Formats: sequence, C-alpha cells, structure tokens
Amino acid sequence: MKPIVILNGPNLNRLGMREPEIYGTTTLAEIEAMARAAAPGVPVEFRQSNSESQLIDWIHDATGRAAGIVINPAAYSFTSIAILDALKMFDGPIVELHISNIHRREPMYQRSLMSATASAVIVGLGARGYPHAVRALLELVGDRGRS
Ligand code: CA2
Repeated sequence: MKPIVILNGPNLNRLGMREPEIYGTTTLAEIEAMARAAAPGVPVEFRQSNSESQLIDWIHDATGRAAGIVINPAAYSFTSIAILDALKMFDGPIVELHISNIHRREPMYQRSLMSATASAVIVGLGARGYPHAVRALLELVGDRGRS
C-alpha cells in the first residue's frame, strides 16, 4: 500500500511546551503516535520542519508516490503561495489540519491560503484532530479507488 504523508510546519516541534490554552499539552511525538494508531497497516511518514523549502520538497517527494497528505502548515498557511503551488501539483487527497479553531482567532490567523486546494479542512479539535484527519484521509483515498 502507498504511504500517507503527514506534514507539520514551523514551531509545531514545540507543541506542549507553550500556550497550552491554545494548543494543548500534547507533544508532537504523542501526536505522531496518535496518528499512526489511526492508520493500522498503512505506512505513515510523519514529518515536521521549520523551513518552507523543506516542506515543499516533501510535497514534491510525495507526488506520484503517496496516497494522500495531511498537512498542518502552521504559520505558512497564511503566507506561502509556494506551498500552495506545491500542494496543487499533488495528485491525491489533501486534508488540511489546524489544532486550534483558526476562525475564532485574530484576523491574521483566519484565512488559510491552503484551503483553496485542500479536499477537507479540520480545525479546532486539538491534538485529536490528527487521528480524525488520518481516518478522513483514508476514506478519501478509498473513495478515489472506487471511482
Ligand atoms: O492551530 C494550529 O494548528 C495552527 O496551524 C498553529 C500555528 C498557527 O500559526 C496557526 O494559526 C494555527 C502556530 C503553531 C505554533 O506552534 C506552537 C507550538 C508550541 C507553543 C506555541 C505555539
């Protein structure tokens, strides 16, 4: 089976250490375990980078190879047309995920550029959003296989 790729953007390696009222107390390592448990038998590539170019390279690497992408682009959600363009080239379903409910936050956090190309968007479920996103992605992958 093709892998699914879970990409995490800048500062998410610091989860659980600051601003628990917004982002909770779960660390990224714990989120990785939750995400893997939601995809039994499916290869999961779970990655985090603070670098825009690294995230773009991982999206390119997934294209033509991976079944789908879950991405929390973090602050690049609001700034990176380069990541948006890379996602547009990806040939499978994409689930965009935010731990916090970005729509309840300051205006600069509300309009994600990525949503224009995502198959689905999950916001505000905290760390639990990751296993939900993985299950949703696998359903979307299955839908494509049947069409
Ligand atoms: O809610 C999310 O998942 C976000 O994508 C997180 C981004 C933020 O820019 C988006 O608006 C929503 C920021 C991640 C910051 O990561 C932190 C990690 C530890 C402590 C504080 C922030």
